[in-house]
Amino acid sequence: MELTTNKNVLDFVQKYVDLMKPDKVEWIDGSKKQLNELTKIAVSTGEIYKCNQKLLPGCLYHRTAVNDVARVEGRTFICSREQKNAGPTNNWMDPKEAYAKLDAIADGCMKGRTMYIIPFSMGKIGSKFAKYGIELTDSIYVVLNMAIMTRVSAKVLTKLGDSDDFVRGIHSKVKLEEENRYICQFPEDNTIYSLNSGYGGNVLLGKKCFALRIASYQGWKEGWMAEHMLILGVQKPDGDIKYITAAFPSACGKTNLAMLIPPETYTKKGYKVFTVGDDIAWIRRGKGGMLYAVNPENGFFGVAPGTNVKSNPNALATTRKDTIFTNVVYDPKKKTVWWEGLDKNPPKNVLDWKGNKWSGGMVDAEGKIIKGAHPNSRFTAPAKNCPCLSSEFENPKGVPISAIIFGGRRAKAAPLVYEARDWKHGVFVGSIMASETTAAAAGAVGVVRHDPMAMLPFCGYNMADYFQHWLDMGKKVKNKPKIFNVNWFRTDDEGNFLWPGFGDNMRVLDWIIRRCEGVVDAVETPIGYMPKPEDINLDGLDMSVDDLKQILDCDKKVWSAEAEDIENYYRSKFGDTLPKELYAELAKLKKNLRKRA
Ligand code: SAT
Ligand code: MN
Repeated sequence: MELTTNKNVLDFVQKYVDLMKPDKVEWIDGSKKQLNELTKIAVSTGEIYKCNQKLLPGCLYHRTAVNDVARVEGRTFICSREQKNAGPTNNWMDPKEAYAKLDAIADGCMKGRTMYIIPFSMGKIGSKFAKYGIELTDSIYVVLNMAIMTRVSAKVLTKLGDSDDFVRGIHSKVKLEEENRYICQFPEDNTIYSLNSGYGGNVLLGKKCFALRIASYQGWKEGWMAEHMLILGVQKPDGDIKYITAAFPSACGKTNLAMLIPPETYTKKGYKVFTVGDDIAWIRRGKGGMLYAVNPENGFFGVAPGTNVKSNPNALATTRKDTIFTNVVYDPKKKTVWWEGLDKNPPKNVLDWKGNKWSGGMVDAEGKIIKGAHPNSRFTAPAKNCPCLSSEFENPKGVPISAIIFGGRRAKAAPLVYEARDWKHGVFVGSIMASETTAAAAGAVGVVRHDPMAMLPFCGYNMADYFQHWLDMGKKVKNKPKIFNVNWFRTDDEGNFLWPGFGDNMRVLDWIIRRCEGVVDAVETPIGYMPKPEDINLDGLDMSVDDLKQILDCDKKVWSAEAEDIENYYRSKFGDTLPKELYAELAKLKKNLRKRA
């Protein structure tokens, strides 16, 4: 039964029913009953497996097609009317051409299938931050994931009323053909069109496609920001909570940082960390001349491998019920799941992420270990399961931000932490972010690439305009957050990590908070303010101040080369379109390096 009389919604649905020709159409109201019925159908067709309901109540297991395991950046397009509005970092397709191409692929693609119509909200329904969407899909897996990751409810349609202000999401698996896979965003039409994939980031259209690509464009037009950032709160012993947002590229530990458990030296004193979000922050100006952030999502789509009781006990606890596991190891007898790094006892005689027989310790012809879980295998878990979820998670006004952190995966160059001198310099620091690529996107892993603000794959408009938008926001906000850069991933010459990371990152957050409060000094270096090594609390850590000095350095040679590389990147990618302020910051960096050489 139709859940609305909104003509804009009905016309949109009808247009794609006519094109895709599903046998059946079903409106999703998000009720438990409906989701259970859909689960039953998906289990009966083998699309989904039910996990052991005693050990993992409400949990499900799914494998994607082998050729469909990550976001496909090469096949992701920003279809703005003018090419210059997609900018030099996005693939662009003319919207007319894109609609024609995708319509041809989608013609009749749902014959023999059901089209599900999912009304969903990004952000708390009815709140000022919230934005609504309707996703059409032929995948029950997508329906079930969207019901965890977003707020799926008939209430969305009630709130929407007769309005046209909703994002149109169109998805079909079609035939899962790689050569016909397209993830197209049409920012001026509030539309996303995704064909031939069944993998998370390509098909859960509320996530990267809407909450980042479309929303970043909306934010630019409407004076707010959509960022690839986690949001966390650090409660100090006096009860005051400081909120921090942090941008890292995919699979660089955002979920781990967001759910961090502080080391004993902090818990003893009463410090606590609360999670508001692990991937996306929508940021607006608010009371007291500050920036406020909400997490528009309702769940976590986290990387499974490496998640364990030690690395992230909160994430693991979050996944023990009502969670969907994708592309991990499945034990068909016990109906349990496993992934590399979960524990030291990989199961025997089970199925790997491709559905092949697999046993822990299996090696290939060259003697290399065959992994059971795909490196980008994921859990989709409800936020409300998270033991450290912030009480502010649903606060419609968001949380006030004291600090913004940028961070990448860099074996060399970037120190453990440094602070930008001011907002403008902070925007520069974000714009020069670079990181080694991970398995979260299809392509080579471990190659250093520029990834400004961790938004390279997610900025829905011209990145030069995006930089300008950041600069402009700074001009409008009186009590701006301080901006920092961190790097947990420095290695020695043998490739060993020099910083323990995980919970111990609290020691860096502590310094950051004290800087925000103005209660600790810093050393001025050519790249910004750095901690005095003795100001990082090393209590309980097997690390000396001398060890720490190794990762709190600013090597002039390395940074001079870095400055050259930034100059090349700026000039070759953006040329004259880059805001002048950023060229000025680069000139300042070069001058600082010369001065202190
Ligand atoms: O696949 S997603 O884009 O949803 C996750 C990620 O790559 O960050
Ligand atoms: Mn992400």
